[in-house]
Amino acid sequence: MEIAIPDALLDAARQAQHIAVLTGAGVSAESGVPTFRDAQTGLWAKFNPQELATREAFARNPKMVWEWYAHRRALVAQAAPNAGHYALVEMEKRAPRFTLITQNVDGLHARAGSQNVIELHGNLFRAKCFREDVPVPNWVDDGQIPPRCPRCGSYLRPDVVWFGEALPPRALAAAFDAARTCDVFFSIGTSGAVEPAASLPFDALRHGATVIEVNPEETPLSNRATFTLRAAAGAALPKIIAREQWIKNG
Ligand code: BV8
Repeated sequence: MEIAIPDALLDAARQAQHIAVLTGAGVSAESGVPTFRDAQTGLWAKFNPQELATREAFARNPKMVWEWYAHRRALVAQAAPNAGHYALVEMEKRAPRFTLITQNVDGLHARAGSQNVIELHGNLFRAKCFREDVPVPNWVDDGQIPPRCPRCGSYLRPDVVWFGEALPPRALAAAFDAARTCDVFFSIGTSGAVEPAASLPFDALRHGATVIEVNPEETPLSNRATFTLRAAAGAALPKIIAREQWIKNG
C-alpha cells in the first residue's frame, strides 16, 4: 500500500531546528525482534514480560530471569538493523539538532550508526550487580547462572530498567528536555503503554512541537498527534528521507 506523506509534514521536518524521536519495540519488529505485545514463544510463551521484568521475579528465580534475557540477547544478536533504523541515522545527519530517545534495550539504533542514543530503559548487552546496582563490564563466566559479581559475589543482572524501578536520571532529564525544546517530535513504533516514556510526546505537544506518530496501529497518542502515518516504520521513514525537498536542506 502506497504511504502518503503530507507535504505539510515534510515542511515541518525540513524547517525544524531540533528534531526529537522516541522509538519503541515496533521499530525493531521488521528486524525480527518480537515486540512486547507479540506473544512470547516457546519456553517463554506462558510468561507475561511485565512479570518477568521485575526485581521480584529475579529475586524469586534469578536463573530463569537471566535465561530469559540470554534468550532475548540471542534473538537480537541474530537480527540486523532495518530500513527504519537506517532512515533515522540519515535524519540525524540532516537535522540541525537531533535527539534519539529509545525504550528499546536491543542496541539496534547504535548498530545502525545512530549517535548518542538515549537508552531510557537500559541495554540487554550490559550487566550490573544485583546488590550494589553498579555496572559490571567484565565477569568470569564460570558456568554459574546468573554469573556472579567479581566484587561482592552477588548475582549479576541485566542493566535494564525493570518495572517499578526508576529510569536513569540523566537519560530521563535529557529526554524530557528534548521533548520540551524540539520543533518536531516523532513517536515511532510505540504503544505508549509504559510511563514515564509515554508522556514524552504529550509533553512535546504541550510545548508547541509538531508531533508525528508512525505506527500501523492506533495508540492513545493517535487522535492528539499533528500527523499520524498508519504504516510500518521501515516503509514510512525511508519515504520521508527520500522526498526531494529534504535533501536541499542537508
Ligand atoms: C517507574 C526494560 C517508579 C526491561 C521496560 C503511571 C500510570 C500507570 C503506571 C505507571 C505510571 N507510572 C509508572 C507506572 C508503572 C510502570 C508502567 O508504566 N506500567 C504500565 C505497564 C502501566 N512504569 C514503571 O514501572 C517505570 N518505573 O515508574 O518507577 C519509580 C520512580 C522513582 C523511584 C522509584 C521508582 C519503568 C518502566 C520501564 C520498564 N522496562 N523495558 C525489558 O525490556 O525487559 S518497558 C518495555 O515495555 C519497553 O522498554 C517499552 O517501554 C515497553 C513496551 O512498549 P513498546 O516499546 O511501545 O512496545 P509494545 O510491544 O507495547 O508496542 C509495539 C508497538 O509497535 C505497537 O503499537 C505496534 O502497533 C507497533 N508496531 C508493530 N510493528 C511496527 C510497529 N510500529 C512501526 N513499525 C512497525 N513495523
